[in-house]
Amino acid sequence: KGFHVAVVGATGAVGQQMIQTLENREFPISKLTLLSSPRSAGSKVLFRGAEHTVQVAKPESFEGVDIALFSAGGSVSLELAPEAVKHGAIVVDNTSAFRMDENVPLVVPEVNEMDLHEHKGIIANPNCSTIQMVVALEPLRKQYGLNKIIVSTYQAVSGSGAAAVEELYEQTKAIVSNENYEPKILPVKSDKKHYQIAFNAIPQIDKFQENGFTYEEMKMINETKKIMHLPEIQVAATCVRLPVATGHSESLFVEVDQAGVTAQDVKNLLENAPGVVLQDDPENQLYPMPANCVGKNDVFVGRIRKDLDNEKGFHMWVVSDNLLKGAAWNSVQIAESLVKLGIVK
Ligand code: 11C
Repeated sequence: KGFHVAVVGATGAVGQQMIQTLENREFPISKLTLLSSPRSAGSKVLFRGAEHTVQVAKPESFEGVDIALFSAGGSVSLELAPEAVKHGAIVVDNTSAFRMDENVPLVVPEVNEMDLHEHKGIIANPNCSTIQMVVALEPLRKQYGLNKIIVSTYQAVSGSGAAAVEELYEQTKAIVSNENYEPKILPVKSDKKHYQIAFNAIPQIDKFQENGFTYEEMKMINETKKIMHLPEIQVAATCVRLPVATGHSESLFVEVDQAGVTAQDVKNLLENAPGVVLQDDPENQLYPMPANCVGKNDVFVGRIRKDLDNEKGFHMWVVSDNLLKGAAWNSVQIAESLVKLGIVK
């Protein structure tokens, strides 16, 4: 048996990865409907060797759809996800539109797959930088409890979309050729100023809130509490954009709740954790790097050390492909869980 699956935002950076991931995973599909804005409609996309034409997304597009994967921006999700649900589809939404809605489960299957049972039509896929962090930390939460997380991110430009990647390439070429290139997109297209990303590091992802944190930082804070069911945990984030095309990196400081845990205990735990690949051998200079993680579904963890002053503190380095586990793969994985749990039949 197969399902009628729709991908909304089929021509975007994440949408394309969703289609590829559905194909790679051999997801049981009887019909695939590809949808987009009027601007991208008409494009042709290959799926399992057959050409599909992308159509304009409208409320009627969801007739007969079982599962709709949305990644076309928050305003499209706000308008069309409820329409898809009215037509009987289960929506997996990759935007921030519904993430903090208490009626919407926010799911990373390695962490809170069972929350899927609470869905009322829409399931939210978390922010990329949150997903890879909670996959690495859930085994510690389960085994030792967690008190505190301090995270600094080193995020790739593809998180800002395909046009931002183009800006990085063009700007890099211009700078090495001694030509002028006016930044137009990063750090945030809709903000007042734009800065050079090539050969730079920008400590702004998304706009600033009144509390001094950016929206990206607040996503990491609020989404972590919701996914891990830890409203009381202390979380602080500093999110930084780097001139890397794909693959977010994160430096984490975590404080567990239990005393007497060693770095080796944490390594043993993560070596066997779902969705995690441990790459931690300093003697042989083995640690995760974005260039080695692109195209892979896993979350890579290394540089695990015990803090020198805090008996319950640990440091680690976490890297993952932001377009896959951070977006497309986590969404398809949620769809696989819906099938496995019998939630979609
Ligand atoms: C970035 N994390 O790297 C963002 C992209 O809420 O799904 C994902 C935004 C989101 O710029």
